Amino acid sequence: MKRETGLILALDLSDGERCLRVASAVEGHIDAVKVNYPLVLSQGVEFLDELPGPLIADLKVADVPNTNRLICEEVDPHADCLIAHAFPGEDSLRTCVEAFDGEVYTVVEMSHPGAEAVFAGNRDLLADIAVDAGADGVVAPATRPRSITAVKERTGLTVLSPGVGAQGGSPGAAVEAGADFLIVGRSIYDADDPGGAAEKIASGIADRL
Ligand code: OMP
Repeated sequence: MKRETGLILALDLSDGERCLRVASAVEGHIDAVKVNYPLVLSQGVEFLDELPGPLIADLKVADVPNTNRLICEEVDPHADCLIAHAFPGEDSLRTCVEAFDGEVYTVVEMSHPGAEAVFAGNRDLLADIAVDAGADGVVAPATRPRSITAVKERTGLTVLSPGVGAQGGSPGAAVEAGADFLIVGRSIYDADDPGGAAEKIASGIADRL
């Protein structure tokens, strides 16, 4: 994924027409579109071919190696990047890296409040799994900028950071902490003017670099 604006649009919507409208409105202000289960389950995986790329399939793949491989083979023709979990272990994540013919990003700490009790004590372990399995990058929370810095320093990998805006994180703090890309959903697609909202966030990122 090439970094131009440092902004990734998260399309957590199940309405395909609305997704296409939002994706078109933010053109030029984003580096990638990320889709999740609501869209894939409502529209089918072939719908991803209609969206502008690069496309990140955020399926949070988290199963035994054989099942991970089958999931990767299904989504591979329709996506450029994949998000998988590190917690099932190095063999499971490595299977994604081998089976998916694109970049694989892995979650080492989630952004919501309940994640802290689960992930904080395991962050280094999950970061090491990301490196050992050959992941291209990691996902770390904008809601806890110090975690971004810790993960960046430990892995040296590209950091994608969700949790700004609707979840309370600050874009500037996340970028200053070391995030390479911000993942933003509701603050863009729920805005009256999604294009204007994306432009504002992208220029805020540029100002901090
Ligand atoms: P908003 O909170 O609406 O900006 O959306 C955030 C997006 O990032 C959603 O698509 C979430 O699924 C995703 N996300 C998180 O919010 N927290 C995480 O820890 C990890 C992700 C993710 O992997 O993308």
